[in-house]
Amino acid sequence: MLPKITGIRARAVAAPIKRPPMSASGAIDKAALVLLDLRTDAGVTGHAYLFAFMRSMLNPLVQCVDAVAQMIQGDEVAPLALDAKLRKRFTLLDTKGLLGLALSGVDMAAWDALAKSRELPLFNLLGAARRQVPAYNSCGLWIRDPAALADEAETLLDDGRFRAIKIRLGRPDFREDLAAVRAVRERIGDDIILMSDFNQSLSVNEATRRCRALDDEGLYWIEEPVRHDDYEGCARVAAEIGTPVQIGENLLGDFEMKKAIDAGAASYYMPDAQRIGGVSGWLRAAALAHAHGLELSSHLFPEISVHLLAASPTCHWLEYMDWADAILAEPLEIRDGAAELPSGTGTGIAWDEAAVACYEVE
Ligand code: SMN
Ligand code: MG
Repeated sequence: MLPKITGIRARAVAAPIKRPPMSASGAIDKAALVLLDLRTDAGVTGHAYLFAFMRSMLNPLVQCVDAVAQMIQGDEVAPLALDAKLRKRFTLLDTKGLLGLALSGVDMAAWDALAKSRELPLFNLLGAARRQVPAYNSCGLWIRDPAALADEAETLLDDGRFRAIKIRLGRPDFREDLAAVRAVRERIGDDIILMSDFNQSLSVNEATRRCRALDDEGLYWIEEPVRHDDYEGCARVAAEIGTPVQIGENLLGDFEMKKAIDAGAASYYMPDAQRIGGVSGWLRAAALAHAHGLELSSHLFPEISVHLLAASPTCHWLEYMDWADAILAEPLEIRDGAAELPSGTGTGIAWDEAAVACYEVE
């Protein structure tokens, strides 16, 4: 017998971020999060959070979650069935944008509730065993001057938990990008893995020029060199350079991922749990990556992504971000370059209610 959904509560918070991002696509000063509680008649509550990117998007996102919640009130906590029902009902409207985020959030909360009702950690419910999930520290190295970046790189590595970090690129003048990469590399030495991310800031021609010039800099991957939905353009860049291209944080579901793979857009993929379709969408994406022999990493949402990567045949890297730490009772732990799979039931996501009260916005 599966538990039934008795209601879903969505709350908006604007939580502080330790090192606020400044990427080639813009700045973010606070973590605008929507917190979901999916209540069941079995006494367990599923938790998940969504990232609204902007404070002004919090209310519309909460309303999307409320609208979705009404459609599954009283339904069994069977996430794949809920996903199929909701996507079918929304066929005429489309499920991209905020509605897609809401569907992903409800899916994640439903899987959390299901795992809790079965008294298993999510990765065990998905059939995975405890394993190492390599993690890189993505909490910094935004667009700043090279000297400050070199100092920050050292700070990101100084407690010895991480052996990999990611630098953001896409400054107006490429020489500044190159100077930033070299300053960081010089400070961290050759044994630390350095990923990089252009945040979609370049044209195909400019990306090809810059990425070729970066080929000798020892970058582990180059992320989103061009507009996220230009799969053919990205494939042209990837074909011209030696460094692997990484994309995926903006893939809105497994059908988009299939198109990107068919176009040969990248070597590596890093779906984002709230865009790919929650746990259900991730499982489909992981199957695609497996069938095509493509390494799979994650984007944001490290608390749930660690479970998803553990259950992914081509598990590669967890992107560690601390943006939800301010409101989490038990933030994800990293040890020896890898994320710790939680031993409690569900995802391990639980709210620090005092902090939520502090950062909640109307
Ligand atoms: C990123 C993600 C979210 C906000 C800003 C930048 C970045 C990443 O693309 O991959 O971490
Ligand atoms: Mg990125």
